Amino acid sequence: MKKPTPSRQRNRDTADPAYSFACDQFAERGVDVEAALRTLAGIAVSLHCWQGDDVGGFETNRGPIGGGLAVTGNQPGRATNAEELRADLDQALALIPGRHRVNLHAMYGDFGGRPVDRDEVAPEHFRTWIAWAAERRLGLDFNPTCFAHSRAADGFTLSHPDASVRQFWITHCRRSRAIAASMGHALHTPCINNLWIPDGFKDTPADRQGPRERLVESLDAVFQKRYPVEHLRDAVEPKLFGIGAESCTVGSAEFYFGYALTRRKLLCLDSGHFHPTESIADKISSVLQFLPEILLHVSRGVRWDSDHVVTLADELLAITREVVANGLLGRVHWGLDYFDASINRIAAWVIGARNLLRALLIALLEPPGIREAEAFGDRTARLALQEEARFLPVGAVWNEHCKRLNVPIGEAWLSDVRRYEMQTRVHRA
Ligand code: RNT
Ligand code: ZN
Repeated sequence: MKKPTPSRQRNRDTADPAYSFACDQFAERGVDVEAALRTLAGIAVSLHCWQGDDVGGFETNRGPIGGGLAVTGNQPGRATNAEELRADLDQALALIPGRHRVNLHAMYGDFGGRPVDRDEVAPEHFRTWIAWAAERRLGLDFNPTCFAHSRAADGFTLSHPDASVRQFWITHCRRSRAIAASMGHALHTPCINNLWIPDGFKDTPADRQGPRERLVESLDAVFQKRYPVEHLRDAVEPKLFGIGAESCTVGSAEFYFGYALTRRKLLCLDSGHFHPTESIADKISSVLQFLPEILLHVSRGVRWDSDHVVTLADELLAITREVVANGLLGRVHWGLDYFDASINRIAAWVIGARNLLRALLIALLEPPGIREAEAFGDRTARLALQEEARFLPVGAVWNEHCKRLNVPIGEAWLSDVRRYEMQTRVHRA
């Protein structure tokens, strides 16, 4: 009888020589590449639907985006309805190794061309999304949409001085949680419902306290109803400033950290929501001393919260490294958050998602000698090994990962995007 080949050996045999060489290089430094690839294959990234249509949504009375958000660029090919957006997501997901999630906003319901106001959204408007996700075994995440609406036109929602405006947004956020819980229930994976509001002041407010008191009260009303944690997890997202809200943002970092801590919510850290010299990488091990889980909005600010496509730069490497090196993968949820209409929108998803996964892989392949050097108080070796590690042959490992998970290797994915662009061009503006 033939002896079964151990899986590790079998993988090594079928691998290309560059991968075998890489495995040896990493093994010499105490890194198990196969274990890293297994971990990487299990990490889900939540793809933000709003990159596909410039944060537009499918409401009949689509208003200007507002809320201090800005999308620049005018590439043709924007998805104009749910079918187009799902087809675009399918195309992007086919080029990203692994099984991932899709992050929806309330304004992306399948409203069938009928006017459905924000205080009327319900699970039925997301039935087609849930069926689509179930068929592909994707998880869904969700967000109430508290901008691009006449009732948010003056820049305030849950902290608005007018109680009837607050009530409108409370209802919307409650309904969003019900939708999110229905998604988590149907798809057997908790849906993260992330609450971000634009509320803030362009000029120096006379009263910073009142709006914050009102926001606490509104949030408590929003979160009153309990849902099973297997269906729904609530997250809150702070921000430093937005366009038109430069002087004071009601939902600041301190505000939401306190809120998340006292109400046991997830805190959402967005890379673009702090002072430009601050990095969310350094905040992860701080906030996770006190909170069980966090959500990350991986983005890239250029000089300000500009929401550029995520590149494989130091900031991203620092974020993934912090999570992996501290064994925090089980407590961190990964989401992307940027919007760029100056390049192909599908390519924007693919570039950002592949970069996030590549950064995670680099973190998973970190030689343990770096940490050991620090433990021995050898700062010289720590720096030397950190810098040498940058040039270890991670590219061959990434290619092997793409090959095993059946997605194009290297820039080959770009021709798939181009082909898709040509096919859809005739139907789209
Ligand atoms: C805005 C926040 C928020 C939005 C999305 C569209 O500054 O980052 O997460 O980008 O909800
Ligand atoms: Zn965000």
